[in-house]
Amino acid sequence: MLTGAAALAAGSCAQRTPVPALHPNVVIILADDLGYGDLGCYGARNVETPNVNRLAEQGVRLTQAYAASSVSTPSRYSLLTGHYAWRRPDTDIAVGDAGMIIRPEQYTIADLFANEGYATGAFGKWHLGLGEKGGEQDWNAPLPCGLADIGFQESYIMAATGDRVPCVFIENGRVSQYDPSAPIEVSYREPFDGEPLAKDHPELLYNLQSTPGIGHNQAIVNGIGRIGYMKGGGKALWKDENIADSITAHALNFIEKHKDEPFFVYLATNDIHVPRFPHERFRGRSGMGLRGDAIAEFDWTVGAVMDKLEQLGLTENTLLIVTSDNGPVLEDGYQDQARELLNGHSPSGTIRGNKYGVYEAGTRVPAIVRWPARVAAGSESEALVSHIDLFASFTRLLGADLPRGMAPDSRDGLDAWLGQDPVGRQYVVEQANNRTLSVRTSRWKFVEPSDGPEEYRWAPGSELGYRPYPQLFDLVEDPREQRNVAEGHPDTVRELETILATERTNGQSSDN
Ligand code: NG6
Ligand code: CA
Repeated sequence: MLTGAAALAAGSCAQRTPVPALHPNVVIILADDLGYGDLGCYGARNVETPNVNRLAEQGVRLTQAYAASSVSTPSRYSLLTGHYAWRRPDTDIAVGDAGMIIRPEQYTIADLFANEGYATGAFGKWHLGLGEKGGEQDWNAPLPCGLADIGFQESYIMAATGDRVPCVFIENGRVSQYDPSAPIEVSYREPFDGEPLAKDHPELLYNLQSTPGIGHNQAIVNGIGRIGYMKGGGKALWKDENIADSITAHALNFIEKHKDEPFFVYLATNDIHVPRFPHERFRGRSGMGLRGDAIAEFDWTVGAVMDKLEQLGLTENTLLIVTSDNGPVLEDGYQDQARELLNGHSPSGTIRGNKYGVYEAGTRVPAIVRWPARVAAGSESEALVSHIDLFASFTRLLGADLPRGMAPDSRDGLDAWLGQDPVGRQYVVEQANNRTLSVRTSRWKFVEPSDGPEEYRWAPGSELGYRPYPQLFDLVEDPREQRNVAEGHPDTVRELETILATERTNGQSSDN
């Protein structure tokens, strides 16, 4: 098979244009906490990911692709708005009853597609708030402010994360399968009378035990402790083992329903976030316990989307991206033996770091792009790309215009995302959980000084990398970020500090 430039030179693009090439369907499958080394095609051991591997064989595998942050809410906010989350104070990891973080007046990536005549749908983990105001939603009625206000015509989502209440799906702005016999109450402030809490009743945690003494010990749903308090829900409560099936089924229905018009799908899986509790049919698939089996379940979702596209004859003109919101973590609040069962597997691959932290694996994520009409099959690219640029890249793809001041941080990187520009960005800005910013160029990675703990108690063994002094790594000589060479390279430190300072100042005029 021809790869890269060879395939393009062979003129494959020119020969196949029966489809409107500038209006492909676009599907983003965004994994949760899937590490740089967690897929077979990125070197994973002990878990097979045949579907994602096949996708890579049919598209481009990017090896230097970045999420905007090493945690979910800011990462997703940035991807969907093209606005760096750190420009706003209210974009850190959201509680389950946060109000809508993306405001209706913001122009989102979904608005872009909708304005271009696409059908737009969001499925899976949301974690960007719902309703007008945090803590005051009435979960028993249609929510007054939701995804329909920011461009998603259809949605079937988890309000926040698997480990946060409310543990129900929200379908087009209201609780799916609502059970009137069990009205829903949610609080992140105080427990409800008569509702047993995980911290007092470990015997009720029949599916997973929380790590003692941390946040996942409040409401109990489906035999699993959660963050936050909740009452009611009845038949609407999800069963963790069915979440992947449920999300995937809704996404596939949407694709089927809109097969005759262009569509944009944002499919954000619950896998492989905690609580990891994959369906029985994936149990034992990885030999790494629940975390590995959740990777197998993620791979199944990807395969199901690929099969659906194929069955509908849509493979050729669908741009399908598989990537992750942030890097990997092992234990993250539940006793699922993620570390003990690794058996030689490295979730971060050959690079350093993890979710939450400043090092590379916090934000450098797997990213595979398949679009047979345009992207060379089986290619690889080292171009520097960031999720922040998907917005402007799609804008160019569609030949659309961005309203003034919208997606202010997004730059057109379409050619790099499609594997046709081998260089990509000059630098990428990365945000850690405590808002420390880093910047990396083709050679250097600079981490600004910050205060913070060595590790979080609930994620033992993960490295945060917060230091009160500047850190500089030469990624060419030292790809694993082992030697801080800041002292020996004051000019480089200054140059990279200036990039961050300029980025910060730029934002002051374009904040939205
Ligand atoms: C942390 C949670 C962690 C996880 C994370 C969000 C505690 C003690 N820890 O606050 O378990 O839920 O938030 O993960 O509550 S993320 O991938 O959605 O960013
Ligand atoms: Ca995440």
